[in-house]
Amino acid sequence: CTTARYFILQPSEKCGPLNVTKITEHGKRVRKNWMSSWTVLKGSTLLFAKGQGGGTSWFGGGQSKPEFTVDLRGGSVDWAPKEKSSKKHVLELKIRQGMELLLWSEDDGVVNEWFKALQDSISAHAWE
Ligand code: I3S
Repeated sequence: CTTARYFILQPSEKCGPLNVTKITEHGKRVRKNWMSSWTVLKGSTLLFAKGQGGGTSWFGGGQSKPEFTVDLRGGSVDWAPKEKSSKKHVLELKIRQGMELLLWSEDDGVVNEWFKALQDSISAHAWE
């Protein structure tokens, strides 16, 4: 993890590469734009840092910061239904403010680990 400038990581927390796309924003469907991201889970915060290469828009463009952060409190995570993606082992993350993301890795073990970590975070912070 090379995230020290953002967070002090606890052993139970997680970071690693993951592909991510928004599919819904403010309750409205948006076009997929899969991006590889260095992804960090810390407490109830999930941070996506833009992957290397590119330099194109990040979550809609116009943002000067190469990171995007979501608050998992009150959210939910599950396997994405087939109609949401042709890929296998895709997670669907629903967060407040009507945003939905898909998370995916070629390595199903990686996706399983993220599923567990995200579920743990969501249930640990359910009453905040
Ligand atoms: O659900 P969709 O619209 O079929 O998602 C695919 C598209 O976003 C496609 O991009 P273009 O429509 O710009 O060609 C992506 O390349 C695919 O990866 C998307 O589908 P999957 O099933 O891979 O999430």
